[in-house]
Amino acid sequence: MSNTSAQTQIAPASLTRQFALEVSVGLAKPGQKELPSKYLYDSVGSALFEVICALPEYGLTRAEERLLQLHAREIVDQLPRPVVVAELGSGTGRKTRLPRWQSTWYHPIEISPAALAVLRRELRDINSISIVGFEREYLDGLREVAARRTSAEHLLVLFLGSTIGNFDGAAGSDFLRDLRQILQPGDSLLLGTDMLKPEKTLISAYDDPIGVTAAFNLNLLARINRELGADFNLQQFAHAALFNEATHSVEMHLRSRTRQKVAIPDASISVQFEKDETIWTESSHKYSHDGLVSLAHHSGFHRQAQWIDQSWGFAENLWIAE
Ligand code: AVI
Repeated sequence: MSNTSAQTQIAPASLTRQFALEVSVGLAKPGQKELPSKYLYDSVGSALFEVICALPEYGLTRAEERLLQLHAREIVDQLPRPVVVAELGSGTGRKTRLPRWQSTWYHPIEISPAALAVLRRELRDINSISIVGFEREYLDGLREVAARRTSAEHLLVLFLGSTIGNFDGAAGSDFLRDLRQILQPGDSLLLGTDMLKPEKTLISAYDDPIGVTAAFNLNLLARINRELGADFNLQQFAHAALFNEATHSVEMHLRSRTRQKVAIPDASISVQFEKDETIWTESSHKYSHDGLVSLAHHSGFHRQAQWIDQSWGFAENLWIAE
């Protein structure tokens, strides 16, 4: 039986109001202006991200795909049965390739209704698994899954693609600690993490020569034009990627090519940019072995196993809730 239900929590009008609020707060910040990276993923941004994943310079997605192809069976064999699988940010389900997990229940948790609809269509022919999707923020969705599972069922949470790396600073470990609180001791987390690698490799992954990542980043300003009536002139902003040694993160910025003023009527602001001033749009943390040890420890997990793709430098981590 394939049974997918999606529930919408916030109406589109309030989503737009929330977007306007976060844009006005981020662009009014003294010092470094910023915009939340979650807004990179409207339908145009999500399509561009799919293209990024296929770029030869961006090896992350293919590395994880290789790891899951080779080791999913071995990973799942380490877990008690029956297994209930919840995937945070499932997207269209492409990362998971569901049958690998040999579970009876699969709960994709995904804020994008369009992605959930594709997933539902693509997986409808798998009869051995019941699919109940949640159109929710990650932890809200996971709370729903935890409330439904029986005491005999083991919960495996998939958080793949190094999405954890897009949480800024301490937010990643705070998020994992909150996630841990929803689990029972002994439940598992499979966490995909992109590892530290030479700066040159990282920069070409986030500033590719044909400009897909630049378009992905600039689309955020185009989205503000479309949804909030702003007058950003996209020709007057340039994509930039830099490696921050102190935080072990690749940062994406949008650099103003000139001194200019931009009006954003639906956020009730206008914003002054100096020449070469930037808007910080995303951080992508790159992990070291020691960093992962301390992340697991601080968030209440025991490190059970790790699989590494050496050719790109990506790790799949199986952690058990303590
Ligand atoms: C989704 N996330 C893990 C990607 C990353 O690598 O941080 C987003 C991305 N940004 C630019 N390229 C890819």
